Amino acid sequence: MEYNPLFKPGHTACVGCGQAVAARLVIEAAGSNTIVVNNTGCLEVFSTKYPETAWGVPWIHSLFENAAAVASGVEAALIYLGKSPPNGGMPPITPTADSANGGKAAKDTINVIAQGGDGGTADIGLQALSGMLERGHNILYCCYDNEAYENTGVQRSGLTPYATNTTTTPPGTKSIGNIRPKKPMPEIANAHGIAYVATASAGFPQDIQRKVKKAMSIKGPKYLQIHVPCPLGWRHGPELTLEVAKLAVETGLYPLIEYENGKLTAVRKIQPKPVEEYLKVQGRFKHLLNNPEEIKKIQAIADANIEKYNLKVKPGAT
Ligand SMILES: Cc1ncc(C[n+]2csc(CCOP(=O)(O)OP(=O)(O)O)c2C)c(N)n1
Ligand SMILES: [Mg+2]
Repeated sequence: MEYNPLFKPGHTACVGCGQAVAARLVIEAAGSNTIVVNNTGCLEVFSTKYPETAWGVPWIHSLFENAAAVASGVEAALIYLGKSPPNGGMPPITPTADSANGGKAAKDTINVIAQGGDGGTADIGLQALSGMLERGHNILYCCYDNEAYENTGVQRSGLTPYATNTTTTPPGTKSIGNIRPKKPMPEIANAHGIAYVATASAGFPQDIQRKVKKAMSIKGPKYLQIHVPCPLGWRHGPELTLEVAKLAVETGLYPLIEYENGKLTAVRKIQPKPVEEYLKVQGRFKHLLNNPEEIKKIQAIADANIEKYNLKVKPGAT
């Protein structure tokens, strides 16, 4: 049988890249009937080195800030062609989507995925993303959250966690690293009143695919944020990528949650591990290891998540 994956090997991601793992899982779950709009960042760079591409589906590169805007245009064109259900959020175009499709519901629909890194999503692309969510486009937006601008040399983004060592937040005698907390992007997306918002992790591959399939079954805008370790920027061994991702979830620092129509409907329960287990395997947190005060603050962030999302397994439960 011909081997024809939708995300092909031979790309130039670093060894152990969590984003490469997650991107492959996402497109496999979405299927071949999908158009991908990818903004600037590591994923775009390592998967489409001219004249080659790793993508086995139609794929378009947008600018750093506008994957959601370009995807909105792709979706509008698909509605016009009768390849996507009219989205109900946008005013009809002329000729209307219904008339272009003979007044019938769209058949043979094509999925649209917009995707980018945390910087492209939570910082520079937030305006375009907010517009996409608010206008009701039938698009899954995937944010691959490696918690920094990795492609340009590990600069801090709005999704960089508290106390992280990045090249723009170096720790020293007067600094413990990044002084700001992580931007609550799932809650920001959820505040748009959309049907589906979820977080996922490279450490839980089946869970990523389940969430993508679920998102694809729901009409309207969907937001999925996937935690993807970056061995280069996080400074851990490439063989530890999935382990590090799992520890983020198991400590409560990266809760896996699902919102449906504004309500928290599911969480991955954990038997919380101390945050130190997650911090100590990464060079980006090395400066904290002899600093119990700072570790306490990070434990408090995990504890607040555990409380807020009710993450803790009940005693006796398995
Ligand atoms: C308008 C604009 N500003 C800056 C850049 C330079 N740039 C390219 S990729 C990138 C970082 C991407 O970070 P992120 O979105 O987190 O993706 P990652 O590379 O970490 O996967 C930057 C700053 C650009 N291409 N366009
Ligand atoms: Mg990034």
